[in-house]
Amino acid sequence: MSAYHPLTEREAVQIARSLNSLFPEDAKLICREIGDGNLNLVFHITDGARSVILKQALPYAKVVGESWPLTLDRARIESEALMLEGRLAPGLVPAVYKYDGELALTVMEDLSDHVIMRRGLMEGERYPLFADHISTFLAQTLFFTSDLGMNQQRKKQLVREFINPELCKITEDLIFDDPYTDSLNNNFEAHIRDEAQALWHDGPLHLEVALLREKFLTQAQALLHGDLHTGSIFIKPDSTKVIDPEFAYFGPMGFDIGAVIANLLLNFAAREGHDKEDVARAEYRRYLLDTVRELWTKFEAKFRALWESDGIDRLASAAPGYRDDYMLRLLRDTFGYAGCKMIRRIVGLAHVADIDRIEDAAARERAQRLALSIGRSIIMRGRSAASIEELTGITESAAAAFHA
Ligand code: SR1
Ligand code: MG
Repeated sequence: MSAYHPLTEREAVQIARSLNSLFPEDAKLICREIGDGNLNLVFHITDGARSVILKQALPYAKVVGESWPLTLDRARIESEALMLEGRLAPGLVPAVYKYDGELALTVMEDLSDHVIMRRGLMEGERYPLFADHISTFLAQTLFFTSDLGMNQQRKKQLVREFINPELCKITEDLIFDDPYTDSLNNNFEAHIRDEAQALWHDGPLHLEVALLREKFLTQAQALLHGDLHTGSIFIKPDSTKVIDPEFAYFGPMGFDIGAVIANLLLNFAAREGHDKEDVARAEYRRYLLDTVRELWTKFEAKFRALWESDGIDRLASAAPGYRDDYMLRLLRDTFGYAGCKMIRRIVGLAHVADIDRIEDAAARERAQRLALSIGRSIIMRGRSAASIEELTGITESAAAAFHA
């Protein structure tokens, strides 16, 4: 019989106490369950001087309830992805101390000296090193798990280890289907019903989303984080840590890059409610768009440099024009996936606090409409995009149209 059961705080303390040499034997441990995500229990345990995180998967989606069962295998996927990412991008993920498969439990480094990036952005903080850090994370993890940068036979084995059908199904439904039909999963405010209905009947948009969905379903390009939004990033001015890769699987690289950009753009839209002064809003928006530009530019430079130094595929390295074609396809996928990830956070099941926490209903509605407008436009541009400046330009034009 399985030993699995959701832990109590008392049991979490007992487990922390049993971890070799983490806490002194007589330490007085204090435990709090701090999970505020959609799926898991997260225990923070400290003796005042040292601390640790115990993360336990629940057998259902916490955001919905026990009626939505969910595999515990995602805890294995998350701990294995964290360890692999830690080797490929040292210092950019929390250290994993232990994984217990029976309890679906990962014991890891506490990052309480960081803040969740979404919260930092909502408060108007700036992170000048973020674009550099996250572009390193993306370039290293995506290149070295792709057929360009790792042994192609080993990669096929890794694809098998990271088969993640249940978590992928959540993405396939919540991002690539529900927003485009009158689904019971959808969740939007009455004042934007017109926008939701327009999405359900937007044939040209459906074609683009169907193509992106097909790629998500079929292209095992690299090991993705799979849910790389700003709630999956802990940050402080000199440090960035990516957490929560339970949605990891082999998919199209642009999905991860697009996820980060989408969440910066959702915050861009949310400035409607967070900045009362036009000047402050414009300045913060400029910071966000500079970050998007720097992120892509640095990612591209780092990815190309890795290809030059560590590329293992002869023809991919030698064929004239192949690298440029590959990078252009990544850019285009990034546009499309960023747009899909924006739209789902406005009309789909799971939202973002950046926008939902805007108290003024009129400002919240403006932010929602702006996010949908940017999301749709960048999806529609995706297949013909040629530079990241087009994405920032579309975003600026959409915002300007709102205040014209
Ligand atoms: C049912 S889970 C809803 C969302 O939360 C996760 O963070 C993923 O983004 C997922 O789509
Ligand atoms: Mg998560």
